[in-house]
Amino acid sequence: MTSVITIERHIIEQERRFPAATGALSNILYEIALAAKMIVREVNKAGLVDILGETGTTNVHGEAVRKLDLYAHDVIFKAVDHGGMLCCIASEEEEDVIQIPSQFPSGKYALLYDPLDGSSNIDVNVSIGTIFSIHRKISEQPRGCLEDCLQPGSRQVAAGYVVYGSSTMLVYTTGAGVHGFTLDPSIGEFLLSHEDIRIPTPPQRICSVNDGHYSRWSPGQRRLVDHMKGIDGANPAPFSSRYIGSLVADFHRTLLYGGIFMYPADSKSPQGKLRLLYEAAPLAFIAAQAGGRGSDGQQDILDIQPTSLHQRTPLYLGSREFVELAERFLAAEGEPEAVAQTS
Ligand code: P6P
Repeated sequence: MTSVITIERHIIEQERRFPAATGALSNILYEIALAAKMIVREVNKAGLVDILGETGTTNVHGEAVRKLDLYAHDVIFKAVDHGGMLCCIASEEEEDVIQIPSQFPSGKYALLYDPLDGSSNIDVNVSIGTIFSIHRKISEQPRGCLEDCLQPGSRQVAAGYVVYGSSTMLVYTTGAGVHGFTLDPSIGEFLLSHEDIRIPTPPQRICSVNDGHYSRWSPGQRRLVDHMKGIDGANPAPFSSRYIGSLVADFHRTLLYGGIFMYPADSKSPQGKLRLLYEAAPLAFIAAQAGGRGSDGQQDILDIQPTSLHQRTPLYLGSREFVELAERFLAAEGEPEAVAQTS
């Protein structure tokens, strides 16, 4: 019988590679895995109970909040708030940094998360996801603060996501490769199914972008997508187009097949739509650990120094050669041919 490696065992074995590890980071990852099992139970029956539809409230960004959003936010918070691992928490659903309740000890890590990304897809049974990012506490404050959250992605100690799809997968990195676990509902365990994920080379030529926004794009962005689609006549192998409209699902496919996911800046959203701290940075960390790259179109996502908790960023994620191609098109003022030969 092949050895069954649960996520708990894998986390312990990863921790043993760091002699100075105290187990706090491992505990956070355990708790997130537990929270994911509780969330998937509700996601999988969302069509059956009155947990669909909107709460009638909006989140800090004025977006209609689905009941599952709030449930996922609460489940994750309650899973991690008492263990003494965290100094503070930030969530897409909360305007400000959330303090650890005073009755619990403060710890040495900050957790930032998007509890249920893509929630607008819940009602139509499209895959959705949870995304998380973990930083070390750096402030002098006793119990953590905004400074502990506003760190560049290069300083993340761990990052991961859960994709609630045809199966439920948890994918994480602590900087020692990217590892994927598939939930076996019959035993309620996440089992190692994708060890040391690497974005394939050569990658599948998949372009993932909402080209319904074409009219709002910059000339460089338009030239890039025209090139990828073969419209400019300079690309001997036009890309396939795949766009689910759910970041975690589009990224997960890009991680396993290769290609590029893009959410560009445009005339309506000059900083793009996606969030730096708890969407772009964790996924860029995972992409980099898998041999790929995350960029805002000019620079590596991991190098951006955040200035606010919910700031947005243009986002290009996936196979390194395609993200670099995008950067060249966005920078180039010349003819597409000048950069097309490398694609
Ligand atoms: P658009 C879902 O609402 C989301 O936040 C991401 O999951 C997804 O990548 C993006 O927005 C889709 O946005 O403008 O293409 O509908």
